[in-house]
Amino acid sequence: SAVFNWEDPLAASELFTEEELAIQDTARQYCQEKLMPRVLEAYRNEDYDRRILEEMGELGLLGASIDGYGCAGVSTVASGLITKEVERVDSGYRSGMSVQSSLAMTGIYEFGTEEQKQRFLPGLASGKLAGCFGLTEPNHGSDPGSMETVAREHPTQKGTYLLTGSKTWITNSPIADLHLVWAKLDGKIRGFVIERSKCPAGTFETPAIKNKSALRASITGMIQMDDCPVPVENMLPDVEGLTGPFTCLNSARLGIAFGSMGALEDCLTRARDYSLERKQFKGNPLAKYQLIQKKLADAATDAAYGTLAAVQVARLKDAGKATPEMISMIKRQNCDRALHNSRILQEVFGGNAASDEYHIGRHVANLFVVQTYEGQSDIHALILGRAITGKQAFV
Ligand code: TGC
Ligand code: FAD
Repeated sequence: SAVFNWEDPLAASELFTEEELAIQDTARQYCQEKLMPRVLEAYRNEDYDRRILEEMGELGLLGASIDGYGCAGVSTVASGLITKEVERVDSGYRSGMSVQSSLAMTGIYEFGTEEQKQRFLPGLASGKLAGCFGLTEPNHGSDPGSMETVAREHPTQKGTYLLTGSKTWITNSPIADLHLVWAKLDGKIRGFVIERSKCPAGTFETPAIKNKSALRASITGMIQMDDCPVPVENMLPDVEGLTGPFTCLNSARLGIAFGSMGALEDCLTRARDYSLERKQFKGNPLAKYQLIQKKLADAATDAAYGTLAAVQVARLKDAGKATPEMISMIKRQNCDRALHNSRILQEVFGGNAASDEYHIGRHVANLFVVQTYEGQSDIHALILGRAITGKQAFV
C-alpha cells in the first residue's frame, strides 16, 4: 500500500524514467560528496573553484539536454533534476552551471552556425572552456531592449566588428574564456561570441564584483568593451532582436524553477533535523510544537507543488508545447515560495541561524538573488498580466 514520504510528498519520482532517476542519483552523489564539503569556505572567501566546471563536464552535467557536440542529450526533466541537485547545495554553484549550459551553450546551439557549434560547444561541454552571458548593463537590467552596447563595422578591416559598451552583474565573466555578448548592430540586437584570448590589450576587461552579500560561492563581474574587435565568424547569424537572449533565458528560467526547489528542500531537511534535536520547555523537541510543524508543512507543500509544476512544463517543452508565459509562471512562483519559506524556516534555528554552519542564512541570502535575476518576480507578473489582459504594463 502507498506510504507517505515527506521528502517527496506528491510522489514526483513516479513521473521520472529510469534514466532520469539514475541521472538524479549521479548528480546528487557528486553534489553531496564533492560540492557540499567546499561550499562553506567558498562562500566565506568568495572563492569559486574553476575546477568545478571540469568536474561537471566529466559527468556530462553541462549542456546536458543538448544533442551532440559532446553533450549528453538527456530530457529537459533530467536536466532540471541536475539543476535541482546542484542548487540543493548552493544557488551560486547552480548559477555557474546555468550560465555555462542554459545561456552560453544554448545561444550557440540554437543560433550558431555548424562551424561555431563544432568550434565552441565541445570545449564548453567538457568544462575546459568557461562561458558567460552578457545581457544586463549598468543602466538597463529589467529592460534589456534599451541596451547601449553597440557593434559597428571596423572602418578598415573587412569582416570585423568593433564592440563598445559595458555589461554588469555577469556570472562567470572574470573567469570565462567565451563571452556571449548582446549588442546593437545598426539598432538591432545581435549575439557575439568574444574569445578572451584573441582580444587585444586594452579593448576587453572583466573586473570582478567583490564583497557580494549573496551568491558568494559564484563569481560575478563586469564586461567592459572598448572597440573590442570580433570577427564576423563569431557573430551568431541566425537571430536578431530580443528573441535571441530570451530564448536562452527560457531555458535558464526553467532550470531555476527546478533549482530553487532544491534549495528549498535543503532548508526543509535542515529545519526538520534541527527541530527534532533542539529541545525547549520541559525537554520537548521543537518539532513537537504546532507552530513549528506548520512551518515545515508549508515548506514541504510548496516544494512538492513547485516540483510538479516544473516537471509538467519540462515535459511540455520536450513535446514542443511549452510557452514563455508558462516558464514565467513557474520561475516566479517557485522563486517566491522558496524565498518566503526559507525565511520562515530560518526562524526554527533561533540564534543559531546566524551561524553559517547551519547553512540556512546562506540559502536565504542566495534566494533573494535567484528571485531577482533572469527577470525579477514582479517583471514575470507583468509578463503574465500582459498575457492575461492583452495589455502591457512595463512602460
Ligand atoms: P517584448 O516586446 O516583450 O519582446 C521583444 C521581442 O522578444 C521576443 N520575446 C521572446 N522570445 C522568446 N522567448 C521569450 N521569453 C520572449 N519574450 C519576448 C518577442 O516575441 C519580441 O520579438 P519580436 O520579433 O516581435 O521583436 O520586449 P520588451 O522589451 O517589452 O520586454 C519586456 C520584458 C520585461 C518582458 C523583458 O525585457 C524581460 O523579461 N526582462 C527581464 C530581463 C532579464 O530576464 N534579464 C536576465 C539577464 S541574464 C541573467 O540574469 C542571468 S543570471 C544567471 C545565473 O547566474 O544563474
Ligand atoms: P531594475 O531593472 O533596476 O529593477 C529594480 C526593481 O524595479 C525590481 O524590483 C524590478 O522588478 C522593478 N521594476 C523594473 N521595471 C519595472 C516596471 N516596469 N514595473 C514595475 N517594477 C519594475 N545578468 C546577465 O546578463 N548575465 C548574468 O550572468 C547575470 N548574473 C547575475 C548574477 C547576480 C549575482 C546578480 C545579482 C545579477 C545577475 N544578472 C545577470 C543581472 C540580473 O539579470 C538583473 O539584476 C535583473 O535582470 C534585474 O535588473 P536590475 O538589477 O537592473 O534591476
